[in-house]
Amino acid sequence: MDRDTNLRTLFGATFLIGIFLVGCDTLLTEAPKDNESFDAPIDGLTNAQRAIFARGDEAFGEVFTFQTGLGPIFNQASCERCHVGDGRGHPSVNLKRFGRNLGGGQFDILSEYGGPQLQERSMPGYLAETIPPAANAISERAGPLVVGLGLVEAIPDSTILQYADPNDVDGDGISGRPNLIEAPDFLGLGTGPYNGKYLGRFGRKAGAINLLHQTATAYHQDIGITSDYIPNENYNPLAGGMGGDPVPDPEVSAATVNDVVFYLQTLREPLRRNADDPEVQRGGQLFASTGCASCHVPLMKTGNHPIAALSNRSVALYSDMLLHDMGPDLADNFIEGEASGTEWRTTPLWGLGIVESVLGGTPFYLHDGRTSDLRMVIDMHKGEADAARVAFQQLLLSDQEALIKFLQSL
Ligand code: HEC
Ligand code: HEC
Ligand SMILES: [Ca+2]
Ligand SMILES: [Ca+2]
Ligand SMILES: [Ca+2]
Repeated sequence: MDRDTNLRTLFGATFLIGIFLVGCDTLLTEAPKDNESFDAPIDGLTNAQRAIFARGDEAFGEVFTFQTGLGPIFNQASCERCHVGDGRGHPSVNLKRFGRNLGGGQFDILSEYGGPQLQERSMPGYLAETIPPAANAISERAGPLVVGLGLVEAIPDSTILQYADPNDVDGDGISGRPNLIEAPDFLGLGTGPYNGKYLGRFGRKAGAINLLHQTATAYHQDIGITSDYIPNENYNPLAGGMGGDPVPDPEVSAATVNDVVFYLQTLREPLRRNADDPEVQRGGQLFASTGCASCHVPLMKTGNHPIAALSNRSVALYSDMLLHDMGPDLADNFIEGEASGTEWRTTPLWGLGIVESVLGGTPFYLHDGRTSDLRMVIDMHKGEADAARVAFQQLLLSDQEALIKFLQSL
């Protein structure tokens, strides 16, 4: 792309997001209520911790430019652009991963073409990436909600692993399994407890071990920002010997990355609305009796944590944090760690009822934000979720409505 096209794309995207935000502002006649927004810190932080939260908040919103290190290749210019209002990304900013599924569990990330992540934008004068013809797996992903994740990180492995049933020993058709991930050196974790690996928790296929893993990688892959953790620029290999951007590496310090991690750790979880409504409560019982709660586990508990506010807390995330085969409709054919081309991590359902409030009025669900309709979401639950889908579809219409009302109260 030439410079002008690049700038047009950049400003085009900025303008688009601008519309969402403005649209949102004009719709709201008063400030959003406490339980209708995402960006508050968790209760119980010290003043010093609130100061780190504020620094991390600012870094999360920082819009990088070519003068401050953006690129040479990148997807978007800030974290916030794909996680609007700490909520989720609009499908217009989805990112794509690609590779070649060779069958039999073998996968080629096509690194010679810049795989697995497509950076479709670049600095002026540099070559952006395109998906090579050799790719037969393209995984399009929308940014998930980023609140409450400190609580998710603080759940002990053993709590999550107790829900795993890889061989479906209990015969309920549901065989959740963990994604086990080798720790990159920059995490300083060394060899992990599970065949040398660690439990993956973050990302649509649970490919990231912790929030530092996710954050340092996001700076590097999504924004083209080097850090003390990942100090070498990400190039398009097809661009040959082209140099980097004009900013010396690392472009952000470990301290900045750590502030963002702290911010993510201490962003408060979504609060429920209408939990006492009798129809919502009936919907909650149906959620359990149709089998949704077998994967969307309503409640877990954190263990001890260096941040006191995260210790020994209930976490109403509505997920088992495990991988499930969801059948053909949702398959992407993309293998990530031990996750197959049909497997996805159970999406936490907290915050589901306020998705639209951060996306300018229209909600977008599923890993690629492909639908705004919760019934469609359930329709596409196949594979291990087939029985739950059928059970939902066999409910009386009024019961289906109660269940959906329950989802919207989360
Ligand atoms: C181009 C859009 C984009 C940008 C920019 C971006 N993200 Fe994301 N983010 C995503 C997508 C898509 C995922 C899901 C990734 C996956 O499935 O592996 C994600 C996942 C996450 C998660 C895990 C959430 C969960 O529930 O597992 C966190 C935390 C996160 N991003 C933080 C950040 C931070 C911090 C930055 C800035 C340094 C950032 N993101 C920049 C799109 C983006
Ligand atoms: C076998 C495990 C399993 C069962 C059972 C299950 N789900 Fe899911 N659910 C998932 C997974 C995995 C995803 C992520 C799929 C994706 O994004 O492609 C998901 C996604 C969702 C989403 C989208 C969330 C979002 O933010 O995009 C909703 C809503 C949902 N499920 C509701 C339900 C309901 C209601 C039921 C019961 C009728 C149910 N699920 C049963 C595993 C399950
Ligand atoms: Ca850079
Ligand atoms: Ca790439
Ligand atoms: Ca640089």
